[in-house]
Order: sequence, then C-alpha cells, then structure tokens
Amino acid sequence: MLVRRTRDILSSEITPREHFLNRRDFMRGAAGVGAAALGADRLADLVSPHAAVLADSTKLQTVPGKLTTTGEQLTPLEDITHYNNFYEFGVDKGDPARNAGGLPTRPWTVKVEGKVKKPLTFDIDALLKLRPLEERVYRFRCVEAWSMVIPWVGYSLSEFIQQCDPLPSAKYVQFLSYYNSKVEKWSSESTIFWPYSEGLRMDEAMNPLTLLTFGMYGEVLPNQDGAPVRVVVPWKYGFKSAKSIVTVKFVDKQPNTTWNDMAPNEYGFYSNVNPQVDHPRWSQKTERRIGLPFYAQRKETLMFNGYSDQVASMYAGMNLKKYY
Ligand SMILES: Nc1nc2c(c(=O)[nH]1)N[C@H]1C(S)=C(S)[C@@H](COP(=O)(O)O)O[C@H]1N2
Ligand SMILES: [Mo]
Repeated sequence: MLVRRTRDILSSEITPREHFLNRRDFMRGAAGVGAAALGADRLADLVSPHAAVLADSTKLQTVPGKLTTTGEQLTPLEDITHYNNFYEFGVDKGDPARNAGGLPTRPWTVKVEGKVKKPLTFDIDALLKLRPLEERVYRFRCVEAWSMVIPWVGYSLSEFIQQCDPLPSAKYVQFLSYYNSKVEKWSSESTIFWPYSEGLRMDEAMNPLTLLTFGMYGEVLPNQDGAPVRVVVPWKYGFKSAKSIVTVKFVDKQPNTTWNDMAPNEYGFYSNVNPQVDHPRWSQKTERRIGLPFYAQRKETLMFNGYSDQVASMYAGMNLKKYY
C-alpha cells in the first residue's frame, strides 16, 4: 500500500511498499535474530509499558475454536508484535511497537449506531464475556504480499451483531478505529483521513469466520495489534481488519473505507485475497511468510487466502476483477 508522507516526500512521489519491506528486511537481518523462540508468557515484556504493568491480567481463558486452521507453523510472537501496520502510530513496521504504549485501552466502549433498533454502547469487559473466547489459528495476508499465521482469540462477529439488533435496511457494517491526534501524533506522517474506517457487506460480517478479536497467543491483544478489540477477516487483505474499534455503524450503502478512499484503483472495497488479480504495482501470486527462514518464506497465495470453502459462495456470479 502506498504511503505519502506529508512532509518529506514530494507530492508527485509515492513510496512503494516494497521499499519499506526491503528496508525492514535489511534491519531485521542486522538485528532481528535471537528473540524468535520467546513463548507467550513473555508477551507482556515484548509490548507496551502498559501491558507490562498488567502482566497478571493479560491472560484470556479460551476454548479451541472449531473454525481454526491448522497445520502451518505459527508466526513467532516477536514478529507479530514488531512487524505491524498501524499508521496512527507511524508508517514503519517497527513504529507501532515503539509508539502504541499510550493507547488507553481502559475504560473502553464500543458504540453501535446507524440502522439498529436502538443505539447501544458496550463496555469492553462486557464484550469479553458475551461469548466463550475461542482460539482460532488463521492465515493473515497483507496486501503488501507478506503473511503470518496467528492464533487469535475471540468469537464470531455474528454473535455480537445479533446483540445489536440491526434493522433489515442494514446492508453493510462500518468499523471506526480510535483516533486521538494527541495519543497518535504519528498519524500526521501519512495523508490518511482519520479515523481509520473499514467495512463489510452484511453477509461477510455475519460469516462465522469473521472474528471479533480480543487477543492472540492466549493473551489480550498487544496495543500495536489493535487492542482492546479489532476484527479479523481472514479471507481478505489485512487492511480490512480494523484495529482498536470504538464505533460499529450499520448502514444501508457501501461505507467509505480508508484505503479505498486513498487509492481506489489499488484498493477495492472487497479486497478478497486473490492471486489472479494483481495490485497495479506488484504481483499477488505469491507471498512472503514472515518469521520463517529466508529460503522457506516464499508461498503461493491461495484464492480467498485458503478459505474458499467457507466464503466463495458469497461472491458467486460477481466479477472479482471488477469487484477487487
Ligand atoms: N486502525 C487501523 N487498523 C488497521 C491498520 C491501520 O493502520 N490502522 N492497518 C491495517 C493493515 S494494512 C494490516 S496488514 C493489519 C495489520 O495487523 P497486525 O499489525 O496485527 O498484523 O491491520 C490493519 N488494520
Ligand atoms: Mo496490510
């Protein structure tokens, strides 16, 4: 995805993501080895100062999720927490781990508005107790052609939506992320219009795979991964998975979404993982699996990120080259 820095880059220039990736590779090669074997119990040490203080209360009790994807090696926690896209906290992959410590994750509420019987506000601790928390391992594919395998913790977004009483006129769901320019002063590095906005068609939001996500590796989400609550939509490119959600809005028309607004020819509303539809500036046929030895990183990208059985029917008859 392209990022225009507001200050140090001419408006005529763009910075291809590959440049960021290459730079990160270089830096990781120089300094990144040694921490990959850290276990989940070290999570608090790896993340923000706030999480470290909360070390005793970061564990989440989970049950195994039936919709888990098994068989692939999990991406080490060190990589999941230090290779992030969270532009509110800076545009480089290491910035969110450094800068997201000040995200105030308590108290936290999620407002539900728009086409619902009546607007509601959920406290994060009530949301955590709404349904048993499941551990679900999903592949996660960024539009920049890197991927991870992550043991998320949460429950199907559909369980939450049922509590919201949407009206029949609700055709889409929009997610808005927390935005406070004082806490997220790095947000001015990019030309994004804040708050970060994402959205799904109602059937996509109700698909059982779509996860309302509170944690990973058995603990609460690190701030840089979207604490205290985010969505994860495993068959879509990573940018559809909005972090640190404060508002869920049910709407009758396709909502504005951040990357589609930024560059509609590059980032569609649907953004289903599709190896047959390349990004205008790079191929989507393969991906680089973060955290594996260099020689093992390159993987074929799978249609719908490997989740065709569960999701392809939602797009039957749609031209996926047009609705990318
Ligand atoms: N609020 C917000 N949500 C966001 C982003 C962001 O910059 N801001 N980046 C998206 C992108 S491009 C990706 S790939 C994933 C990254 O999630 P991760 O850092 O937990 O891997 O978050 C998505 N959600
Ligand atoms: Mo992404």
